[in-house]
Amino acid sequence: MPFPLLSTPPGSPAPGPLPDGGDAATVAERQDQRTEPPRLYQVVMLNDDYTPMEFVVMVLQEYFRHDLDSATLIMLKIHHEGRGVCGVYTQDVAATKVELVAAAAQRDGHPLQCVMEAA
Ligand code: TYC
Repeated sequence: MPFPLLSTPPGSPAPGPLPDGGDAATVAERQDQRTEPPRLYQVVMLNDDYTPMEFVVMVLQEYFRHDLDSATLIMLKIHHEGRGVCGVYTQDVAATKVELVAAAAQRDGHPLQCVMEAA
């Protein structure tokens, strides 16, 4: 938190009388203490013709913490509609998940891909 309103900033001299009879006390400007909420990104998984459905369901469970029913529904939505949202995260977390999915897919030889989009 910045220094509170109506006090001297840290490191400044203590308020007191000046030679001219003035006072050295300063009034800090009001600081906007509101912090913007972090921007959120959705991780979107893309359909392809080769990745096995079971692998997609496993990825949705392991990397996005969906249970089996939810993972299966999302996988089928992607299969039928071309894309689907796996989850919504802050920028760093979303980027990490995209990389982890790419690495897992590459390890198993599948073309599965995720992208991140501002939510
Ligand atoms: N279309 C794939 C198949 O028929 C399954 C699949 C679903 C692939 C979702 C990718 O993100 C995906 N084997």
